[in-house]
Amino acid sequence: MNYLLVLFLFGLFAYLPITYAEDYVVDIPFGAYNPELNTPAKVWFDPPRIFITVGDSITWYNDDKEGHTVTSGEGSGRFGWMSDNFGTPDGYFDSERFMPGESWSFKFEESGTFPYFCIIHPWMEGIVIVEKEIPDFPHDATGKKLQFPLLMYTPDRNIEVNLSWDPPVIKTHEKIQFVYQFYDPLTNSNLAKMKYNFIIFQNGQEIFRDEGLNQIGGDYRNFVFNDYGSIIIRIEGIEASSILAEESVTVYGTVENKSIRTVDFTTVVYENPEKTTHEVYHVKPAQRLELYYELAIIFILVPAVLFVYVILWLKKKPNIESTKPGAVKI
Ligand SMILES: [Cu+2]
Repeated sequence: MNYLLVLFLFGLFAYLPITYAEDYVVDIPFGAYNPELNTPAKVWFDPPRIFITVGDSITWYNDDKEGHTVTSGEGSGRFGWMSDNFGTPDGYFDSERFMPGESWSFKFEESGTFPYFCIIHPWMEGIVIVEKEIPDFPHDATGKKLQFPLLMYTPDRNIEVNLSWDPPVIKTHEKIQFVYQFYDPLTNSNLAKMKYNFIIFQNGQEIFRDEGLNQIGGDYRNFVFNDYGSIIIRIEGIEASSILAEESVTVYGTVENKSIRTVDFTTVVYENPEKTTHEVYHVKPAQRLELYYELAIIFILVPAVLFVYVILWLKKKPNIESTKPGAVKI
């Protein structure tokens, strides 16, 4: 009985995404009141730019010698206030004035980029970037939890496609490996020698297309996403030499498949909170498994041929020497 209870609890915890709301601190340093270049404050708000997640809070501490506000909106910039720009509040949050030694907190319930400033000293500018909460489990584009490997049949139910990816939660600027395999659902055997297209769509646009020629039943693609948003992983026009489409027709003497075997998988790419500096990442087209096989052939075949050649050459060498006219051995 206890055993079952433990199992039940374990299962329950495995399905509950456990998240922790955090409280961050932003300091208003001594000298923030002073817009001059020789002010002791290196920044107006420390850190001036902070990345948090939806549900997190920030507490601003006033360590300066004057009262300040934390007010959402655009500040004036360092010198804007000289030309009568005193900043523009946008009404999302406003601490009102809090004095040296005091603090003010705000909880961020929505994602987005929120610039803020001090109404009294509009050169004092900061920014809060609130990231969406990233779940710790893979899910499809509708939010339904996924279990790897994902399984899907082609519309004619002649081919089963398995797909998984690693890491299971996809974030931008991180290498993702998509691994897939083809099966014959009748025999449950791995299908090889196939043709298909591997396509990725993101936010309604095709962002990657690669022709697949699968020799060994499975393959993989590596991909780095630059943008966040929902994606479709499509394996299109699957052709297997061992399984012909039921409705094949002869057009100009060649057999063409009438029904295009295509499967779609969906999921979501999250913005990577650790890499939001917009570094330049290159999308690397995938290496194929079969390439390894080709390389293996080169690595085995080339040395083997060289080895045989050297053996033959060594065997031949004494013959050449012995038949050399005038060659005398002492
Ligand atoms: Cu201020």
